Amino acid sequence: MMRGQLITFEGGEGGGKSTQLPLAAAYLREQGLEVITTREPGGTQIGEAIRGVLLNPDLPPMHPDTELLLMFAARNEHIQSAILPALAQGTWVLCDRFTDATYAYQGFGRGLDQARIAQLETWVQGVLRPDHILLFDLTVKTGMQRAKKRGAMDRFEQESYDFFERIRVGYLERAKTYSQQYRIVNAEQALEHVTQQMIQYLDEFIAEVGQ
Ligand code: Z5A
Repeated sequence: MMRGQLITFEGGEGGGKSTQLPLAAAYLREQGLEVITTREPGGTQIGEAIRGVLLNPDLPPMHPDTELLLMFAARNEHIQSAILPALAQGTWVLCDRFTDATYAYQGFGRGLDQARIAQLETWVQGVLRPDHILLFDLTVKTGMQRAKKRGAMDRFEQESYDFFERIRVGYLERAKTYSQQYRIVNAEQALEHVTQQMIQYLDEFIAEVGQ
């Protein structure tokens, strides 16, 4: 049986990943593929409990290394109990954020050493990497305006403009370095245009597997 594909949805605040991900899943199912959708941090009962700690704005500030380790603890559970079994069955896995978010947020945002993140990535993931990364890119200004409209803000959403600017720069830098995996979606556009661009990329991914 052919292994499924791991497609991750990445980007800063308010880029529309969470809005677009179910549309991507529906489109791929229409093409006859088995698909599951999931998210990080989270995706399992244990991962969701860790997410609760990571996003809780009422807890005292957390050491950046603690934040990093919790992200990878949740990820380990997710990979072992959900992602790898699904991929092995030929199911496509659409994941709202994955390790590129760790490089962007904990690396570029919090200033943690990229090499340390890479060590954890190898330890927890072995050779597993996303087959494709969709980066929903937009200006920090637009993204923050959209996120604010949603009301109550979590621990990350309360960060400064500069924090999110570093994250955007980080993602774009990684998109250049890993241009084989990354596809940039212009998330500044109206919703339906964002969906159209995303679907063009999904068609490319399907075609690649068929080759
Ligand atoms: N995090 C981390 O630090 N390290 C890691 O390793 C991982 C995560 C995995 C939780 O992520 C936090 O964890 C995240 C990074 C950190 N914190 N932040 N910030 P999350 O995925 O649960 O939450 P999020 O990243 O904050 O998602 P988001 O703000 O919800 O963004 P989004 O998914 O890209 O946007 P959305 O919810 O689809 O849309 C936001 C609003 O904009 C909504 O009202 C939409 O209707 C609207 N929208 C969307 N697209 C458009 C367009 N095109 N036009 C107009 N309005 C739009």
